[in-house]
Amino acid sequence: MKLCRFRTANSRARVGLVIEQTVHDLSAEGVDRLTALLEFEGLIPQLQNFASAPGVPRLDLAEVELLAPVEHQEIWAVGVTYLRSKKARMEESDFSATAYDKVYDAPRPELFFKALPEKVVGPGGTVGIRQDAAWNVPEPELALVVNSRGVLMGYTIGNDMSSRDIEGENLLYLPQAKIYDRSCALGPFVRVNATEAEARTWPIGLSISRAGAVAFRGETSVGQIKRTFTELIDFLFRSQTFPHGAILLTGTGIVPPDGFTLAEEDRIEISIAGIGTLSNLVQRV
Ligand code: DO4
Ligand code: MG
Repeated sequence: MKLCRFRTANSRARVGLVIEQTVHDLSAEGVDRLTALLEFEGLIPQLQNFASAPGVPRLDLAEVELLAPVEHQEIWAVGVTYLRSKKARMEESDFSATAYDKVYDAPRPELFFKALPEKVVGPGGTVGIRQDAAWNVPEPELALVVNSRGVLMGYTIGNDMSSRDIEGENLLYLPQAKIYDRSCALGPFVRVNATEAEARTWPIGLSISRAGAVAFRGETSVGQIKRTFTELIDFLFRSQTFPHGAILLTGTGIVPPDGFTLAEEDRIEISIAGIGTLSNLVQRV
């Protein structure tokens, strides 16, 4: 079962329940905000009721514009949760290598702020690479959708766009490597009825095409994430409240080879079995 934010021509943003190729428009049932829906205690039975309610308009998925599945949630990210990410970062950095090594094994994970909701790029939108960075990569990540009580309500796909040369020069430059215009994409759906055990079986695929040819392709699995989702959410919510909930990217396990950098007009496609495919074009910002 999946949720989306969408609009049709000249309409406001609405919330939909996606079943196969059909979007059930939940505004007919008085549901206008994803945030409110994610606070429901019995979300799945409620969605089942909506799916069979006669008054709910059904739209063809191909005919709606999908929006990023975020309203007022802050977007945070975890780093160095996959062995692949730790190794790549130790190699790219001269003097911060031990920091990555230590955080991979430490009880406390690396958590960092990634984006404000209004800055997030949705499905089909354009993600950015910095003017002052020469080595840019996408980071395809499972994103946890968490409500205000810290309950994991669903999963979406996140792209934690990163400038590797800036991060590699000095770890204190991490916010500049990670936070800039169009540096975070989310979507296309929020998958709601999957346990952590099920999500851990999902492969994650990344494909980057340039001028019609594949420039890079890679794959990993959610199961390679070192820490549990409960542990990650627990650390995020320590001494911090999220009145609208939060979205937490869980780290990357796919790193293109060192000679690879993104170029304008590249197409990035991130697929996570169980959710869908997030597709974005690249532009310098
Ligand atoms: O330590 C820096 C960021 C790590 C990261 O974004 C990742 O592992 O995905
Ligand atoms: Mg990342």
